[in-house]
Amino acid sequence: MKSLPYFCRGEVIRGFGRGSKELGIPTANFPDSVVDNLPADISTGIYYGWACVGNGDVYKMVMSIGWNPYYKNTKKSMETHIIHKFKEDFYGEMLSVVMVGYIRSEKSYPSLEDLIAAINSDIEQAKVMLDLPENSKLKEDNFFTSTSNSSPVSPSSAASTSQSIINGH
Ligand code: ADP
Ligand code: RBF
Ligand code: MG
Repeated sequence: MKSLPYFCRGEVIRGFGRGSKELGIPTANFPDSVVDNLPADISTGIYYGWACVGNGDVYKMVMSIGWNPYYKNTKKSMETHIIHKFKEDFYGEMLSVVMVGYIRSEKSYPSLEDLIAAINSDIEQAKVMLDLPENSKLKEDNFFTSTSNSSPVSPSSAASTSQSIINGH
């Protein structure tokens, strides 16, 4: 995937509320503007990378892009689980992420327990991959510290040029 690493940001919106309640794994959902803006070579599936909420610290993350086949969603979603315990929810805040690498495609599982086990294995893989020097350096990228990280990166805004520069295409 030539578009990796892929940088993007957007406001955290509400989903079905299943991540925390059913899976014990909360995922911060991006709005359609971010999902629709993905380059064509970024396929659906599970990714690892770095994430930061507002101007906060940068943490490891795993992201799911697609239709959640276990739940048969009709709408494509882009959901980030940040590998950190937050004290509070952060709906409405700006979430900045860099997708660094691809783990696997989305699957339907025979049970909820199997889905949870698969996600936990993704988390463990992400932790290891992100410690590799070529991946850990992206944590320090200016994208996470620039003063502009309170505004969304979307094609309809003046930020589209800067997004192209950020992603190098
Ligand atoms: P929704 O379906 O609305 O996305 P979830 O059950 O997936 O609901 O929970 C996601 C919300 O939980 C996020 O929007 C965020 O406000 C909060 N949250 C708390 N901790 C985390 C975390 N470590 N990673 C992602 N979201 C988190
Ligand atoms: N949903 C699926 O239906 N199949 C999957 O293989 C799958 N893998 C996921 C991997 C990760 C790392 C994360 C964070 C989520 C994954 N999901 C998957 C999405 C999950 O079903 C979704 O986050 C919840 O339904 C809450 O929206
Ligand atoms: Mg969610």
